[in-house]
Amino acid sequence: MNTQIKKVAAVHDLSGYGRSSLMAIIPTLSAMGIQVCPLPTAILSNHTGGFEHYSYVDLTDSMTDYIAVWKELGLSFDCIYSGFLGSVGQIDIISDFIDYFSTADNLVVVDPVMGDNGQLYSSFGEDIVPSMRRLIAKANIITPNFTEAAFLLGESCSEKDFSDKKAKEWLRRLCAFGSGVSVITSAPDASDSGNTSVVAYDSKNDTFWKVGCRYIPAAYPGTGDIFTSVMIGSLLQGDSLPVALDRGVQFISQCIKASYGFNYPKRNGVLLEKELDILKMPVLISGYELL
Ligand code: PXL
Repeated sequence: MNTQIKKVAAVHDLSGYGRSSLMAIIPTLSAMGIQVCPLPTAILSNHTGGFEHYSYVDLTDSMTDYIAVWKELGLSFDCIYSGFLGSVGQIDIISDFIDYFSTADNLVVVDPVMGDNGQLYSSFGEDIVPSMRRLIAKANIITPNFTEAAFLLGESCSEKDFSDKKAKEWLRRLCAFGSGVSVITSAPDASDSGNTSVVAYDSKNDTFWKVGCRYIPAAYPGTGDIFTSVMIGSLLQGDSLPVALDRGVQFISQCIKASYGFNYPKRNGVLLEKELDILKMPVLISGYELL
């Protein structure tokens, strides 16, 4: 039965407040005409970025039964997209999930969600890093932010000297873990301190891409999840990698601009609901460059 609607298995936590993870991914991909099938890794009252307290239920023990029923149902997916893990013990379950459900034609995207602004999120210890290195080896595309890329590579997070040359070196080394494409989000720009970029490397074609984003200086949790969702939606709609990166950057920049003028705590996330309709529009001018 081909219903023409593409399906994404989304392996992330559900945080009840703050517009991150599944609560950002489901509306974004749905607005792009894609069905999200969540495989929840944990349930939190709210995300951990900027909130002092949160309740936390780790779903590691229920995932195997959940996946067994999906296998019984004979489900298949156009994309497997994993992100925030409920525990390090989930790596093996998710690895097996990818082995079973990945095919020659579908897309495996691993966002190695571990931290931001130079630090790991409070729910993780350092042991998440080697486990995440194993998981990214299974992906076609990985999308760490600058902090996560540094942890994966065992590099320090100094932003001052992140030149284009260094970006290329990091992207190549990230692909050496095993993914065909590596993307670094929120990459600082050594030549322009107000600017950040999304940089990417397609190892099959030996091509580097860069999409500059003149962010208003405001870090809202969940923007990485929204960026990667738009990138995936765009690829599933048939766009090329640089256009998909470009659509992700344009959308997230617009979400930040729509939110920044209202003076509310950043931890509440961007005003996603106001902007979702933009995802129905075609990209008029692409702003990507070769790196
Ligand atoms: O957006 C990344 C993310 C996902 N899940 C949880 C988080 C965060 C970032 O803070 O806390 C629970």
